[in-house]
Amino acid sequence: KNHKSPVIWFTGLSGSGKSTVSVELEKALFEHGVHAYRLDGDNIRHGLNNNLGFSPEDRKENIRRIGEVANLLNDAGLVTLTAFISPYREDRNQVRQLLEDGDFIEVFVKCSLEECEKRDPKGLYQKARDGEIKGFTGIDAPYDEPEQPEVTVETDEMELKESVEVIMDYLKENNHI
Ligand code: GGZ
Repeated sequence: KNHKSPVIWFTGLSGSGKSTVSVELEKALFEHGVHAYRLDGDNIRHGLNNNLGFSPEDRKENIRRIGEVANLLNDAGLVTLTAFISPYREDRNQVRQLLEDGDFIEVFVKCSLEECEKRDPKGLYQKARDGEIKGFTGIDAPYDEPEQPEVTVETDEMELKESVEVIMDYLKENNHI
């Protein structure tokens, strides 16, 4: 292991599989003897960021704070996983700048909007289509696809196990773990 602990930053649409893949990756890391910590909506949007909504300004601030927390955890020596839509390329790149060179691993959880809408586990896409939710990512709010993510996993074409393997292989090959 050459690098300091990385921040593994998942980005993708709602329903793309960020949480699912990050939970499985955390397990795989544990089995590999790596102590990781995962930041997601449950521990961040319900706590530290419970004063933020989904306006462009609030999403920006959401990602800024998550980046700062990830940086602290990273300093403390933990492998940090984050699972947020993080729709703006500029905001993700700001986190990349904040971290030391090579510590930011952007994982694009790629899944077509069509498939995300089909999954719709919380019925939020339907509400967005019906106009009950305004500014929903992919419907009437933007998602900037990453241009040069370190890793891309296509969850509408790959098995969960395969997605995790692709990320683990990347981390091993680049001496992050
Ligand atoms: C997108 C929304 C919205 C709007 C509520 N747009 O599938 P989920 O439910 O569990 O994941 C979504 C989550 C997005 O929060 P993030 O902190 O990841 O977003 S961001 O990075 O853009 O700040 C969805 C739910 O919150 N949700 N309203 N308008 N997703």
